[in-house]
Amino acid sequence: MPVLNEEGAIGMVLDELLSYGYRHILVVDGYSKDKTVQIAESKGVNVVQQHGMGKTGAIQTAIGLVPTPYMLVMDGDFTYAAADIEKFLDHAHNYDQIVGVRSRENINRLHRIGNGVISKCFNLMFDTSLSDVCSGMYLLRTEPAKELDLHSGGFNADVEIIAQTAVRGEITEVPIEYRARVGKPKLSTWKNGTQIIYSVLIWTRVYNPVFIFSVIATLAFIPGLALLVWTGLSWLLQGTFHSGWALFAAILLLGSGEALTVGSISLLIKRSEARITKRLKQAGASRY
Ligand SMILES: Nc1nc2c(ncn2[C@@H]2O[C@H](COP(=O)(O)OP(=O)(O)OP(=O)(O)O)[C@@H](O)[C@H]2O)c(=O)[nH]1
Ligand SMILES: [Mg+2]
Repeated sequence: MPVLNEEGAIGMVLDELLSYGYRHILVVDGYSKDKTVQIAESKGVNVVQQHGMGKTGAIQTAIGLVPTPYMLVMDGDFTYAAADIEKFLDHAHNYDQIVGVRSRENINRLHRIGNGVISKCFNLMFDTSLSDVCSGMYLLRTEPAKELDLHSGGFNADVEIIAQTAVRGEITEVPIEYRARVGKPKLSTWKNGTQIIYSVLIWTRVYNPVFIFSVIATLAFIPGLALLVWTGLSWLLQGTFHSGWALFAAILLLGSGEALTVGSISLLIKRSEARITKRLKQAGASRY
């Protein structure tokens, strides 16, 4: 549980978890200036100070310390309910990540639209059909989580983790309740929203290059072809040769061809990567 200045909420969150019988709780503090750490320690749970920056640093710290085969990440602001944890555990053995899809009533309209746009962009780029990629409650299988290579400073940790799991492993979702937050938000709507969209684009280049190169190929091919047809027709029908435009059309078509070639090579590499990962997984499974 990543926490930063959550003195108003942390006690309630931990009491609720403990009342449901969850004992292996790791609170990762981001150097809170209020009483968060004292309150958490008074509940008898493990509390550590994070290394690295922001929520990403907190999650990386947790991944390095968790001894159990699964780990559930949840915010410490009382928005997530302990009663929902069982839904994750029911499917834990089949997936590398299970994302909690938040009920909408306590998400304000602007965030709802923003989350929708981010999730749609994400699905398009990563060929997934996820409903809430910004959710702060999700279960990870610890072993593959240790292989995650998180780069996003600050707040994009949740989306970056989904991006990497979507490419390398199995991912699913379950519906969960989302309550009104206790205490002050750390998130700035516009700054974080645009940052996440930008990050999704960057990660697509790294994790799903086939998509990016296909888009570049299509974007260059359509105007290139249109210009070529137009210059060809005006040369044939009117006898005027627009050499500049013809050259531009040729450049666009060549660029498109190149993007298509690079895209196909990335596709081949991605497929072999998937095959190798699958074989390694099977080999790993048969050892036990
Ligand atoms: N350890 C640590 N925890 C953080 C840091 N920043 C935020 N958190 C915690 O991460 C969780 C998510 O932060 P929130 O402020 O709730 O952000 P959010 O859930 O995206 O946004 P709202 O709940 O809508 O305000 C909370 O438990 C925060 O206390 C940080 O730098 N370090
Ligand atoms: Mg929150």
